[in-house]
Amino acid sequence: MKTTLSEEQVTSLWDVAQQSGLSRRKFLALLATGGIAAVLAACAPAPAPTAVPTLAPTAAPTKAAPAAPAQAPAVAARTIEKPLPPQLFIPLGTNTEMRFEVMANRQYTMPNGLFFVRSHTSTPVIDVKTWKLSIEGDGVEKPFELTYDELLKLPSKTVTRYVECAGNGRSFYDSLLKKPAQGGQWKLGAYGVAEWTGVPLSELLKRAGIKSSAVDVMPTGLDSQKIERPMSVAKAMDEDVMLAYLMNGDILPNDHGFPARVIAPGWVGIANIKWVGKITVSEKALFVDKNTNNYVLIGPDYQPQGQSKGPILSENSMKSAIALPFPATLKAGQQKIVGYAWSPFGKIAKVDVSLDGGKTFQAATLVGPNIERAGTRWELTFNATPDMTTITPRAADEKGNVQYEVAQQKWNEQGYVFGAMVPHPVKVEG
Ligand SMILES: Nc1nc2c(c(=O)[nH]1)N[C@H]1C(S)=C(S)[C@@H](COP(=O)(O)O)O[C@H]1N2
Ligand SMILES: [Mo]
Repeated sequence: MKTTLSEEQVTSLWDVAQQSGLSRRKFLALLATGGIAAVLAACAPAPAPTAVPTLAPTAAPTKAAPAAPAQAPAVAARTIEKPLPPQLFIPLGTNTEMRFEVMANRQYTMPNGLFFVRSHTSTPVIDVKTWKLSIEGDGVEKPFELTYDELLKLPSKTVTRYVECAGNGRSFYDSLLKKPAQGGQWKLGAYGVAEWTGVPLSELLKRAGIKSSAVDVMPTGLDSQKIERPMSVAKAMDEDVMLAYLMNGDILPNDHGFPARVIAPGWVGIANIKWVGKITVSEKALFVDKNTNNYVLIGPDYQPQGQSKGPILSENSMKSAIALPFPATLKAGQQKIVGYAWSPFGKIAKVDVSLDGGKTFQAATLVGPNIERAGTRWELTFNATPDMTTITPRAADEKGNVQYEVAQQKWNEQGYVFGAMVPHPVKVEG
């Protein structure tokens, strides 16, 4: 018995199939022969079914239909709303990594449609008419609530900054250091630069009458797990830390935290809480899952600290990447490559590139904007020869930090803040 799908359901199913790398032709063939079940079976295994199913079981229009045949499973794989064509993204559970090569011929910032997504569960649907932000806790004199319209009326600012997952580069603990770390095996695409517009967190905290005795500020998300993580008052009062409601000039997309998210430049991605509903200001240091069990450094080089299993992460590591497929195939002869370099500590001072596995380096040219806590693009023109097997960029920032050899990379169980040079594998064809 065939189930009839509405056009919307087919589109939704196609999104899931696309996310799993299915071609349109294969998708249509599977749908025609085996229906929803066949399409889902061909897709990557779905993560925990916490998501709201976007594909409700179809009410079969025929009277003869038996009660609830093989029910269409909840489409838990569809936790991200935006389309994720496989030529632009590498899916990773409830997350997705930008393929760095898509930035090769683009401008500085990552368009919203290309920006990586890291969500612990699924993108919540928030009704902006009833959404309120509450600022509360013993660290403020005048707790208050704010509607979306009220937020938009407050003094705003616009900054260009990156967001990067603490686990970006985690796969290299395995592939380069031969010591795999737990968590999503990101290459380098869990990094994105955007122009953010919003209200400085300091503005909101001052309106709430933040006390001089306050020590921690904790935004809480409205997603199903209510993801939250505190930051110090010092960080919260930093001039570029904000509650953002525009991303690259557009209304913040649902996947990136609509209606409002924190932007905490330089700090690990988890500090940039999405879908914020509450900000707690506390006179005591706050300890929650995301600064005791996760987003802390656990390993032989680290000691537990108080309630935390290891040092609590704040700044991410400096990195560089090439806008080429991983691995890449190049034609022999003159080639121009483009890359990015970024540091949480300041502007990029220099990028050098090795074509011989780290024996010698040559200077790349920095091009376009070079913005602190955002990064810069760089270019290198060189002669590609068949003996080349890797291209290795090495970034240095204005504070004197330089990317190091992978042998110097300290290991931690959850594979955070990988910052060593990454030899990008290439094959040069004659
Ligand atoms: N509420 C909420 N905020 C969140 C997360 C989340 O799962 N829920 N993920 C965090 C992590 S780990 C990262 S790396 C960034 C990713 O932001 P993006 O999805 O906009 O790229 O959001 C952070 N903010
Ligand atoms: Mo993250």
